[in-house]
Amino acid sequence: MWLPFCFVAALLLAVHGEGRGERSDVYVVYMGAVPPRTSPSFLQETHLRLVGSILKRGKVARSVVVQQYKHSFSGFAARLSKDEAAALRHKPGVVSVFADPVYQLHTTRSWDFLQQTDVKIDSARRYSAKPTASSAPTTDTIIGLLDSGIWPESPSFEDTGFGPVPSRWKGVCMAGDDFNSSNCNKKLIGARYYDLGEVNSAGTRSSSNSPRDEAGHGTHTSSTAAGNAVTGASYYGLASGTAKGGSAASRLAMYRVCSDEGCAGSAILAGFDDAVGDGVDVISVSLGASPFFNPDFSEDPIAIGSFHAVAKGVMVVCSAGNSGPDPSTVVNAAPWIMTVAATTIDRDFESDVVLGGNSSAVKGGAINFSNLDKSPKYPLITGASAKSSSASRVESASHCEPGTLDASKIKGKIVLCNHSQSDTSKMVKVEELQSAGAVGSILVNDADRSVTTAYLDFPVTEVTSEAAADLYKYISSTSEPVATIAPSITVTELKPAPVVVYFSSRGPSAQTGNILKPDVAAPGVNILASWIPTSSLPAGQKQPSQFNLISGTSMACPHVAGAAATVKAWNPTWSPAAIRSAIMTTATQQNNNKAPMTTDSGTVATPFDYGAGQVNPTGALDPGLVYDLAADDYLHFLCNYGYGASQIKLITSPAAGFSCAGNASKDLISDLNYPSIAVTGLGAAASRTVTREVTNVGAQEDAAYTVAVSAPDGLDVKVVPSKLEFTNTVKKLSFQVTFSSKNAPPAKSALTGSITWSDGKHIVRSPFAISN
Ligand SMILES: *[C@@H]1O[C@H](CO)[C@@H](O)[C@H](O)[C@H]1NC(C)=O
Ligand SMILES: *[C@@H]1O[C@H](CO)[C@@H](O)[C@H](O)[C@H]1NC(C)=O
Ligand SMILES: *[C@@H]1O[C@H](CO)[C@@H](O)[C@H](O)[C@H]1NC(C)=O
Ligand SMILES: *[C@@H]1O[C@H](CO)[C@@H](O)[C@H](O)[C@H]1NC(C)=O
Ligand SMILES: CC(=O)N[C@H]1CO[C@H](CO)[C@@H](O)[C@@H]1O
Repeated sequence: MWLPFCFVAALLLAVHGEGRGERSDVYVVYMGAVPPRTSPSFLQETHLRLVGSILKRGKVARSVVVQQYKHSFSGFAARLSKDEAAALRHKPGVVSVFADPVYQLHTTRSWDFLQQTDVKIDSARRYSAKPTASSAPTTDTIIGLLDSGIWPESPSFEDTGFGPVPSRWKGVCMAGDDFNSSNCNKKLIGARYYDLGEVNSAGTRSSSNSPRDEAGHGTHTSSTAAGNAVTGASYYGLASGTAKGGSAASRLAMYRVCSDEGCAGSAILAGFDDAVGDGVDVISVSLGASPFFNPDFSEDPIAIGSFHAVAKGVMVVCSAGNSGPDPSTVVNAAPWIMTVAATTIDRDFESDVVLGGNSSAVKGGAINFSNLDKSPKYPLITGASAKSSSASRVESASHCEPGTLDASKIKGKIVLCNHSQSDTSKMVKVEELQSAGAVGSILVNDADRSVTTAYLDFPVTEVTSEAAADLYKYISSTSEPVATIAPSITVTELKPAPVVVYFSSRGPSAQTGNILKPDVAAPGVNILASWIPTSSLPAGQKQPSQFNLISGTSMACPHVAGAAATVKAWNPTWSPAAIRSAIMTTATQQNNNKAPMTTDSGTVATPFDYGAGQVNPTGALDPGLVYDLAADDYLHFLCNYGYGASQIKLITSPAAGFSCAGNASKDLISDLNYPSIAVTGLGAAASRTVTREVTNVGAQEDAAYTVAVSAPDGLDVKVVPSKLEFTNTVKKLSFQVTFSSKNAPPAKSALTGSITWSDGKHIVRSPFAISN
């Protein structure tokens, strides 16, 4: 349904250049951590010498290298033939060599979406975390985004009230087309762009030669992460209110690694490397690979870049992807990444159908910019009744499939189309109706109704099949049915909200089921945030909107990046793992009906839908306990995952004497000190014990926590000890959790529940998922 697969596959093939023999493509050569006491310039020379040693005669190393990585890890990207790339694979110091992949931005790009000349809609409503006005954090935090660039003139990025740029900042404001150093300020403190190689579908070089955003996505995510509060924000009057980033006090730096055609892996790596070198605190990444691509960690630019960022204390937050609701579609799922799913907010855009006769209204939803009369005077017809004589099936006509309707029957009318289980996109149907002279359309659509579609200049609304029953009933009750489509209005305090939206990618992770992913959920549906003024205007509008409403896990990710930056500002010494733990263990699982959160198909959400739950930025500032992790813990994860010690030594420079434990195994991945627990391979009448360690970070040194377990039927869960007593000398305590099954967990699903520590003041909750 969402465009991606064939499109992404085509792009991947284009860059992989499979079967094209000597054609030079860009390859990434990854060489692990920067060796101790090595200067960037020395490293660059080393890279050039290495390339030079394998190049065919007549080629010059300097002219084939397109990127060099030298701050947080070593490596380069270069234009090479297949044979040259193969030769590099065997050189000392090389961890991996892989064709430069193309990743996609994580907005919901359906065919509908791409066929429009205009892009879409996302916001940061009611999303700030300031515990008290009087106690301001003392530290500045800097959020770096790897994205499509930024529109620096947006009011979200003004620097009124900001102090001098932090002295530790080493970044730059790169000049490019329509962008120079004057475009950075004390809010937007850095901007870079990269050669995007052949990322566009035509296979030609992209025109990215500026940090300026030409897609809108990067401007949107930046303002969601850290935009200033801007009053009077709206999308042509819809969703009006104050738009404000998750951490409005943070500074921003943009690393443009994408055009609206995609994001080059070689550029993503350069963005990570520079962001760490420049001194950002949090990196927000709203893009990823297709779930079908599933690269190994050592060949995934996001896994590599984030591994070294986290090793240097920089938190990395990524979107989970928009390939849901199928299981195992989550991407960006390495255990050092914070992976974010998307939920709805309590807002919708309602556009009702008013019927003739008694003028009753049927609830619908969409955004339109049409100009229909408010009285129901337009003839209403079903697709089935407008079937053309040449169309063979009534069924196709009732779905308004292209080529099945008789233009003379629909001219001047509102056409009711069944859009259930339809392969043809909404936009294709709507365009055909419009060009045939219809005055409007009503689509019956239960599947993806939660994401509002902007139909712009044609009056269209979408109704559920339940609401549609009234429409069909009315049409059959009268000889001359008439209706009109009412203007879109913003509806708030919608219930239930939040719900996990259908497109949000689901766990378990394809790489390892023994780490629970995604980690947490945040708002990602119909989000209002800053936009570029250069996208095309909706019909009838004379001014570009400074804001736009768009959807995707792309929009959820910067909400969490903003929350993470706020936690960091209040707790500057915390590791990325501690910050993630604070956000996860304080997440909420209830909706605004005080009932368990659900997915938009109505089922109760599981940890594979939303991880620990919906982010609660205020709660995350005072978590009580954290599950911390150090760089070595991730190395032991890699040992358990199957990497050998020699491979790990290439990737990083572990402490002297590091070796993988002799008992390394996939099962032991479950022992990584993660704030959630996942166990796979638990059979009938079996048990498994995992270990965790918590650190008291609460204000009270003397604190006693007791555990509460919420276990599903069929699973016995024991926590030992069940009480943890911290003192001024005892800051860290371990405990064990034993899961015992009566029967094996059901195939293709998991037994889920939670364990919660509390001292009466803090609630420290960890979800678990136990599967066969
Ligand atoms: C940047 O560009 C603007 C507009 O073209 C110009 O007014 C300004 O002088 C430039 N600043 C620098 C530092 O070049
Ligand atoms: C709409 O189409 C679906 C799928 O073809 C079908 O199951 C359903 O009965 C149709 N609804 C109506 C009202 O015809
Ligand atoms: C108005 O008409 C609709 C559709 O025919 C019907 O379902 C509804 O009950 C009517 N309402 C009133 C108040 O008559
Ligand atoms: C695995 O080995 C390490 C040390 O090599 C030991 O500390 C640990 O307890 C062992 N774990 C298990 C589950 O046997
Ligand atoms: C948001 C928006 O422009 N909505 C329009 C939808 O269509 C009606 C007319 O039917 C307009 O009045 C609304 O302004």
